[in-house]
Amino acid sequence: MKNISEILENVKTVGIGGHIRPDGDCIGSCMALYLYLRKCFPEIEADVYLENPKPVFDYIDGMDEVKTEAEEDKVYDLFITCDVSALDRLAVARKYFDTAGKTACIDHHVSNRGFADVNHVKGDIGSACEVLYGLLDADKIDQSIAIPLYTGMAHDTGVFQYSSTTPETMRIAGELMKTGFDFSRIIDESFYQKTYLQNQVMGRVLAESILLQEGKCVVGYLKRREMDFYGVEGNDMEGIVSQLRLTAGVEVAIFIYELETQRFKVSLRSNGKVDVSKIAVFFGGGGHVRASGCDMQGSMYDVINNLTAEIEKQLAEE
Ligand SMILES: [Mn+2]
Repeated sequence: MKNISEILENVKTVGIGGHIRPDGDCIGSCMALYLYLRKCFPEIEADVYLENPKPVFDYIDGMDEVKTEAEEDKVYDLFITCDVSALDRLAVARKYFDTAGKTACIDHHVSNRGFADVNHVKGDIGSACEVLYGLLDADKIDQSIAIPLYTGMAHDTGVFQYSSTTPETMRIAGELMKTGFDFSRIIDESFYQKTYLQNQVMGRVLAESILLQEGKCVVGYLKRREMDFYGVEGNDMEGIVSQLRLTAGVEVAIFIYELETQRFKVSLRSNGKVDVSKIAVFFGGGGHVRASGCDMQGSMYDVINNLTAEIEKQLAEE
């Protein structure tokens, strides 16, 4: 596909959906596509489905129109997923995807095998927003559409810092910036800002983190009773694993928290030598070469041992 208009012929209704626990790139790509359709194809009736987007993204136009539940019985001519790596990751709108006349998938996950009729998947691009930008007419992108695109690009590149950031990424970000918006505020408030409590929890995890494999691997963890003590949930702990990754000498950072007794959510970050997407896929998860995640069962020590054994294998091959 070269342009989104290619799949819009004879289409009167479009549903758009993102993945479970939507992040900035997911919300940004879904909203940018929604706002673009609304502006450039006003004759098409479009709906956007997102699982409880966080209020920090309320600066994006149209957030008050997002549908968080698949209440109505509706059959769309076309259903488009954005930033969804596999069908079981699609949130809220699965029934609309299954019944739609035609489906399309716009994504950037290397693990995406192409689950829609039209699959536009670019595994080498840093964000779904950047992939989506390539499908839009640049001269039709106004500030309202540029803001969610910029948000997603900034979020999934760690504010234009990960290796997935290319000269083309920066060129596009520059084009978007020309529409004139407060980019430093967007980055601060949607990406870096934490509540006092979230900072306290990060401090605790860092203080108790352990170095393994001669300092090549750092592990941070939080048990259920500690999470309950602070009153935090999974989404309060974003950014912790990225901070752990910045430990000097470390190749892989692991952050683990307890979903329930003996069941853990695992986040992995690599500085490049280890492909953590392989490790996550091995344990039933997925993601990218330098950032991935999975759920694991057993004691905390089993989980850490199993993960570090896989890391060790890759470091030995290196
Ligand atoms: Mn993404």
